Amino acid sequence: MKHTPSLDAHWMPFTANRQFKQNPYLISRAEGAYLYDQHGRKLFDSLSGLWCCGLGHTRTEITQAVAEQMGRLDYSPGFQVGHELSFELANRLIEKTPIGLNKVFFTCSGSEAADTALKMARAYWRMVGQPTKTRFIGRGKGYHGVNFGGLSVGGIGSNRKLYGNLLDADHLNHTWLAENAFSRGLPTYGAHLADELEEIVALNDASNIAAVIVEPFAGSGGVIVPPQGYLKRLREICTKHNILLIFDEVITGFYRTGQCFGSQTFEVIPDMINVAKGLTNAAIPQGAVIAHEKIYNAFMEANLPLHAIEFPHGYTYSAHPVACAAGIAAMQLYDSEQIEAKVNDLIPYFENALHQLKGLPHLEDLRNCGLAGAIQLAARNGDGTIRPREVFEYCWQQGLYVRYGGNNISLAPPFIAEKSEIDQMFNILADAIRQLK
Ligand code: PXG
Repeated sequence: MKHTPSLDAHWMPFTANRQFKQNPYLISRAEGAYLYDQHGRKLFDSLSGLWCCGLGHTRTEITQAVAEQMGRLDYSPGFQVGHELSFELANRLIEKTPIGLNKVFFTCSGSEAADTALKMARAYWRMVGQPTKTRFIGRGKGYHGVNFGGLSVGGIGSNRKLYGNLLDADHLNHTWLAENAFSRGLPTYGAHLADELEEIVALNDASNIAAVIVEPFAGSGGVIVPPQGYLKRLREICTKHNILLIFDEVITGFYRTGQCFGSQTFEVIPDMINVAKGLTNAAIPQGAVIAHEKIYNAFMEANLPLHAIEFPHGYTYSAHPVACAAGIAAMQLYDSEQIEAKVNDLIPYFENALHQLKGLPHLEDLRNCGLAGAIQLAARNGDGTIRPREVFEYCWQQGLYVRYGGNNISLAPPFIAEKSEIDQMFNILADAIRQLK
């Protein structure tokens, strides 16, 4: 077997480094819905990587597109010159987006998409002559990546506390309500939580507010589901007060909720949609902000000289040709494999299987939205994070990779999963929960 390198030098992201380096969980290859660890053990990938490989791993179509692109144009400068692939990918994307959202700004990650969208929102208001509209409103338990803008509107306290002053932002309350525990799909109660936006507007005045940013369902926070009517109410209040609405669809985008975007599933059209992850099926890092044409047009019609850069923003790797090749291949696969139909077939099956766990010990909540769900576990000795970790360890031994974070296990299986694999996943999870102390 290959020699394992020293684990000392790599400071791992969002990882208990000391724990990992004592007892490493190393993945050496992946295929379809499975990961393989360094001992060759096969593990069902119940979170599609980190919510990003819905099409399954090492898809030949994507691998080939990437390899060919590497050999043809490995990199192209992206400022003041371009290459055809980014236009092709943008065109393919806007075939899938809600009407009006048809201008694509490429980033390299979801975090960069968050900060890009926030900057775009502030700049937009200046372009249309309302430069005082600068405040941002996020939501409790929200996750918009780890850069300063996204962190400021984010609502996960443990991600924020070490970093001092962030951007001044307001936060709506999250939408987890104890009385909605064990709801199947969207709870019927709770749309009124959107009315808090009226109070924030009353406090700050709409003339000072640039944008509201939310995830259609909060992924990292533990699949916190929007109550029925909640997102529509948010949209109405934003429209009434002339505030931009940004949907961070880094997790919900690309069929996780049943339709291509949560926007379509929940029938709410925001002013911008942020994507990443499923954009390339995660084979190559890439994100994007998909803006409404009114935003793009405001920049184009601002009466700047032709040679002026309308939006001074972008990354060395924005619209990287290899990422675009992966993105085009992923879009083709979503269509040719009829992923929308597959996901819609799996959603009710997954929901039933998840809620069959009800009655097991230590459960505080089971919730689901689209092909995603969470199992919320009660704390032991005041520590909410310990049981989810124990579930992870047990499942790994049984051939199942699960994601644990906070007091939750989150599930978002690949779209290509078989129903028997969903059953198997919940059987192992049930055993894992039964053996908890
Ligand atoms: N927005 C949302 C809604 C996300 O879920 C980001 C932005 C940031 O994307 P990048 O590409 O910068 O990581 C995310 C990322 C988890 C988990 O298990 C979730 C994410 C990333 C890693 C783990 O909850 N979401």
